[in-house]
Amino acid sequence: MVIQWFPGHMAKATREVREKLKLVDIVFELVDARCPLSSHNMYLDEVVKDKKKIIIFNKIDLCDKKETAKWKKYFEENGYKAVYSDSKNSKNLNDIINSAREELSEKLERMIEKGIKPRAIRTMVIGVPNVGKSTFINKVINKNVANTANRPGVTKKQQWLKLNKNIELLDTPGILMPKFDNQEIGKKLSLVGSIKDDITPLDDVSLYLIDILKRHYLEKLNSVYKINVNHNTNNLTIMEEIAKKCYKLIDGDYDYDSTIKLLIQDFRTQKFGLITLDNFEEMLKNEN
Ligand SMILES: Nc1nc2c(ncn2[C@@H]2O[C@H](COP(=O)(O)OP(=O)(O)O)[C@@H](O)[C@H]2O)c(=O)[nH]1
Ligand SMILES: [Mg+2]
Repeated sequence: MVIQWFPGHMAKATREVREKLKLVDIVFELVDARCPLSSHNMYLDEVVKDKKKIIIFNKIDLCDKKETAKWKKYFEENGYKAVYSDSKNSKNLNDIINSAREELSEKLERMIEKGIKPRAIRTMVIGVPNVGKSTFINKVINKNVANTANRPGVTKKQQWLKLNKNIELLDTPGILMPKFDNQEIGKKLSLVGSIKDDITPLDDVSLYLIDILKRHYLEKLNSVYKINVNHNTNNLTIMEEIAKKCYKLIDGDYDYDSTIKLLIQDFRTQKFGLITLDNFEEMLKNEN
């Protein structure tokens, strides 16, 4: 079954983001550190050719650091500035702001040379749903905006938040769903909560999770469910092993529905520990 991952309203949102992007000098693109390539918007590069970008690997606290570090290097080798972030615990946020300043130092110098009074740098946060955009913005504001008093009655269409005297941040993030035809990307985005469960075939997604765990995190898979499968065990067989351990039979058959939900829930609550879904060697091999 081919799933349509890109609903119509996303096309509209994407257009709106493109309009807003025209207003900024530098873009903070948040990607999920557990699937940095799958959650990165490849089309953004076409949209914001002339703008600087910082790729923020958010939720770094949840990923397999060793695997994700390969992706950071990969992005850097492809000309991006890349930084880690754990927005939930407010880590690295000032580093990110400093990086933005560094990235734009040339532009500022050019303005000064031309005799233009340098204005504050304008930035905007974009990324797929659930990647942590709102959390990131809120934490950055708490850290950096001295006075964010509510002013009732002020219609705020577009608010620029002053992060320091040199940098302003657009207060509303841009939700940008990558348009893709790769089913595996869709399944990973579903696992990290970027695609709503009600439009997702969760049976496929959970079998795909089993497949990833089997290939790259086999010990964790076995220990969480107290099963004993190996790299060659069929994914459906693994699901049935888990069903056998965790649920009673229903009319003599495995309780697939509960097992599917359990697997996805266990991934989202870090039962398997720190996992990176985008395996570096495997994805690059597929690309070539
Ligand atoms: N563990 C972890 N959770 C995060 C991080 N950043 C955001 N979250 C959580 O991810 C979920 C989605 O965050 P939100 O800011 O609403 O994402 P948005 O849809 O991109 O605006 C929330 O439950 C956040 O608490 C992070 O760096 N680490
Ligand atoms: Mg949000």
